[in-house]
Amino acid sequence: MTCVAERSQEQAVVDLKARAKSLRRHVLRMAEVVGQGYAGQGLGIADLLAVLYFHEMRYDAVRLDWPDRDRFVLSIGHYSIGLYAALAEAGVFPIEELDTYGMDGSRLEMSGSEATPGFEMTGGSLGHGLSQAVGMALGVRLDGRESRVFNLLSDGELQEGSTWEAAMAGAHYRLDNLFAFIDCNGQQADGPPYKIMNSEPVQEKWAAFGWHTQRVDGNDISAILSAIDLALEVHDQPHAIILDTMMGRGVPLFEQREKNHFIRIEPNEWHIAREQLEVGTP
Ligand SMILES: Cc1ncc(C[n+]2csc(CCOP(=O)(O)OP(=O)(O)O)c2C)c(N)n1
Repeated sequence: MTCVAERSQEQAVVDLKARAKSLRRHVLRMAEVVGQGYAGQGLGIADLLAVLYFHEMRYDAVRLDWPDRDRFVLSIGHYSIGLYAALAEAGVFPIEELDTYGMDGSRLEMSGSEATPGFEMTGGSLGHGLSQAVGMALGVRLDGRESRVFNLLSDGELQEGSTWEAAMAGAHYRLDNLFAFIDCNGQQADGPPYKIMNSEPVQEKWAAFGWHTQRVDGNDISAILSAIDLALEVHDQPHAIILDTMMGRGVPLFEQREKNHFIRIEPNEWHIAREQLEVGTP
């Protein structure tokens, strides 16, 4: 027999899986309309974004500057495609606007910026997000607010020295309202990080910098929820949640590509991707 709390948790997972799939549909459509884009990243991170935007984060889609909001800080501007999908579903801007992704004059640039409603920072220049997140986490604490700050980084971004200065500061100031999610998809622009500049062992590095750390399957919604719940119990330390994800998750055509940092396929191939997403997991 399952108790009410378990059932409601199970229902939350079911709902969030449906939400993640919906985000993936938007990601594919955005890339298909413009013919290219960072679809692999958007598909890979959809589970985290579903959990944050439709379960964990406190924000007001109408009053985006609500001072007590939780902040989502996207260091990795090229992952914006996923955030656009989440923000549109959250009602921050119309779903139809997603069809302008990456086009001249659009607010939805391929590498996202503060010009887009719901973006806390311009993130294309890698390595600056965690510093800003540390500043925000310190700022809201000094203001006496309950807000949390969630920063999404990538494994390639760990090669930026400024990330580690910020990591040191986060631990020094004991920012337990700061959460760094590190998307370890095993790829960067020119190949796998271990061949370019090895960022492993990622978890041990964050722990050495004084962070509370966990490493989970970033495409498993239950695992993400549990990791956040556990982190919320830990005080006086910032939290690093390392996510092992698969680029292109849900679309085998993309999952199996050797290099999918930037996806450009033939116009007649997009329907294959769409069909695969509908029949595939999750
Ligand atoms: C400071 C800086 N250096 C280089 C780049 C160019 N660049 C854009 S994305 C990227 C790859 C970063 O690695 P990662 O985010 O892990 O790649 P992905 O998982 O998206 O393939 C690079 C080097 C940049 N945007 N900013």
